[in-house]
Amino acid sequence: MKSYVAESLWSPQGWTRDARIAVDAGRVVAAQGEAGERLGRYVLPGMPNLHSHAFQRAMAGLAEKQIHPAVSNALFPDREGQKAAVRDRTSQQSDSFWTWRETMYTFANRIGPDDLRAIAAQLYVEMLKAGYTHVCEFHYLHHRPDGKPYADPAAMSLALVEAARETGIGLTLLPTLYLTGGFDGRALSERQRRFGLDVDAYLSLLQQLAKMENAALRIGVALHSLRAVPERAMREVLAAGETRAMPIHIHIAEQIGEVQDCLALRNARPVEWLLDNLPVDARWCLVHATHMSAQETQRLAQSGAVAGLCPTTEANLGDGLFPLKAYFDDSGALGIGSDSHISVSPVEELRWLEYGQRLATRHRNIAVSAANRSVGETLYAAALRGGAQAAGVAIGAIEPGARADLVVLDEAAPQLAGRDEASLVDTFLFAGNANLVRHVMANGDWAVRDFRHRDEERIAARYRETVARLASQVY
Ligand code: NGQ
Ligand code: ZN
Repeated sequence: MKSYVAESLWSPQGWTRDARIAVDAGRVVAAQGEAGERLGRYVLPGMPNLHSHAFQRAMAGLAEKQIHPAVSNALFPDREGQKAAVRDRTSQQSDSFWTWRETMYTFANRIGPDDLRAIAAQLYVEMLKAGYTHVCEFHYLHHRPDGKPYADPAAMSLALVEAARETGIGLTLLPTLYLTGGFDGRALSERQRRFGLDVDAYLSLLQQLAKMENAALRIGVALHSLRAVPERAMREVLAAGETRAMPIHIHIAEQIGEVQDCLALRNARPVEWLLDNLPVDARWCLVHATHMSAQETQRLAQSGAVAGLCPTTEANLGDGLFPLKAYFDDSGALGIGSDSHISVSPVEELRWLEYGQRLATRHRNIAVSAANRSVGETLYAAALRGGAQAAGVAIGAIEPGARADLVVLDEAAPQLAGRDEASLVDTFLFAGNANLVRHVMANGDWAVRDFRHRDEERIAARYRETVARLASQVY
């Protein structure tokens, strides 16, 4: 057992002075005996990242040039995306989520298991250094690009497991069921072939991975979207014994085009359809619950499910704004994810979650509650709780029984001059751009000390070599 002392330990209930933190076998335990090593002035729980497609980290920044509409027609044979883009009038003349997706598919099809491991490890180092101590991987690159399984059908999943293990970040791996290319049940396009698994293959992948579960690895279910998984397959997976206690994630209502498709083919909006037809409860995480009516917003809040919000990716992809205020007023659960990894920082996700609302409403200090008038504390607390719930792991709090995941902020940073406990979390989230995360413990081990990950040089070197090769093949 190791014993630590935090001069000030933050929890959603407030600050504790001279808090003792005892860690044994990766968990926080009741403190006894001698006070231990002093950790620093400000200690917070590590943040769960509830939505990641790790491979997309390597293409961040490569889809920020306009594609001429004439070129995009020739370049993008996937008509589903084109049609949806045209229906969504805001993107008729220009790039959209759907054109980004084609670029992403080109990139995705170059990536093999070793590449994925190299990219994910670099990403996880960056996450840890930014204060994320756990990540939920929504993983759908299952097969070889031509759609044939690898010798071990779990090869790509295992690449993610290895990357998490070598960096020390906690992982909820969500192998993703992906069957169809649209709401009408069409077959996968050529570029989507490697995503496809039938229900039996999917369940055996889950079974194989579930045997590996440990304190740092949880397995859960992901249904890619209503577009990609027919209702019957959803029901089969949810009825299978092996999924019964697992977290369940789904992409739900990110784009107007998919809301329109869902209305046209199912006579209901996506969140409405899901709530009407499946037993949505606290095990569920609805990623990009962006486009909801007032009624859907209220019903989702009441369901106990987590809204998985990815503000920097949602901004980057031109998705739209989540109805934060109404959802908060109904005590809805939420968490944050870095999704496409255009940004890897809980500070930036939470900041933009609030800023989107300020820009749209022309008011300030939106994410507050009667119990807490600090935006920073309200958002940090909400994302800890919702992120832990979506991950299906005892994280997000520094208390006996929880996994020992924590961050120590740099109390000497000029940004924190003249600040104290009352203004600390607001300053952390809203002031400046220097990273204040100095030390990071994940699963009881120090992954980051003095701003450096214990293995960052080796992991970055491997990443550079990998991405130089991949990017030169694509662009
Ligand atoms: C994904 N990403 O699965 O990587 C998706 C794009 C899709 C986001 N939705 C593909 N941000 O939704 O079909
Ligand atoms: Zn996603």
